[in-house]
Amino acid sequence: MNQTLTLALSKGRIFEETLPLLEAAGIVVLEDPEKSRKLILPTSDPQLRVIIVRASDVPTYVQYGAADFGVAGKDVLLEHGGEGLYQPVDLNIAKCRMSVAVPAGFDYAHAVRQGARLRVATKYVQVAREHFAAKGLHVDMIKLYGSMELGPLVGLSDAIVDLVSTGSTLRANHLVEVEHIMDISSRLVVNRAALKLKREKLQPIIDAFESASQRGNGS
Ligand code: PRT
Ligand code: MG
Repeated sequence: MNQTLTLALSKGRIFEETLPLLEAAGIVVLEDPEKSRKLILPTSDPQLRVIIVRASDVPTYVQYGAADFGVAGKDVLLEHGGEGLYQPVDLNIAKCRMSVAVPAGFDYAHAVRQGARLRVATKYVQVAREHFAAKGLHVDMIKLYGSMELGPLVGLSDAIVDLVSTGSTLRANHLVEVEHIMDISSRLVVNRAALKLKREKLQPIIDAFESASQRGNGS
C-alpha cells in the first residue's frame, strides 16, 4: 500500500500554528507559503507533502481524499457539515469566538424583546440560522464572503455574525459584541478511507499532534 500522505493547510494563522505540531512529529516544512507561490510544499519527510488551499476548502479536499488529512476551524467544519471526515483531535490552535455584533448605538436587547425581524449579514449562515432559531427570532440572513463588519455601517444589515479574537476589528468599526455564540478552535480532520488504508503512517502523526496540542494548552 502506498503510504504517501498529503496534508491540507491554509496560509496564515493555521499554517503558522500547525508548524509546531508538525515539528513535534519530527516534520519540517521545507518552503514558506508566504514567500513561495507553490501550492504543493515538500517536507523533511519524503512521504509527506503539504498542500496550500483556502481555509474553507480544507474539508472538501479531505472529504474527497485529495488530501489524507488537514486542519480546519470549527466554524468552517460546521458550515461544511463534516461529511466523510473523521475529527480525532481538537488542536486548540487559531482560537477565537463566534459572536453577534451590532453598531454601538443599536439596542439589540430591545429589538429581540420586540421580536423585530433582524437583518443579519454573515459568512456563517448555518451556525447563525441555528442560533437565531433557538432564540425563536426571525431573521433575514444575508450571505457574505468577507468584511462582515462593513454590513451595518452601510445599511446592509442590522447585525453581523463573525469571528472575534482581539476585538480590535469590531472596535475600529464602532461595533459591539452582544452575544457569544460559541468558542472556536481548529481541528485535525482525516479522510475516513485514508485512516484505514494508511493507518501505519497516519496514526503516529495524529498521536504527536494530539500530545503536542495538549502540552501547548498546559493540560
Ligand atoms: O482569509 P480567507 O478568506 O482566505 O479565509 P479565512 O478568513 O477563512 O482564513 P483565515 O486564515 O483568516 O482563518 C482561518 C481560521 O482561523 C478560521 O476559519 C477560524 O477558525 C480561525 N480564526 C481565529 C480566525 C480568527 N481567529 C479571526 N480573528 N479567522 C478569522 N478572524 C478574523 C475575523 O473574521 C475578523 O474579521 O479576524 C477579524 C477579527 O479579529 P480581531 O482580532 O480584530 O478580533
Ligand atoms: Mg481571513
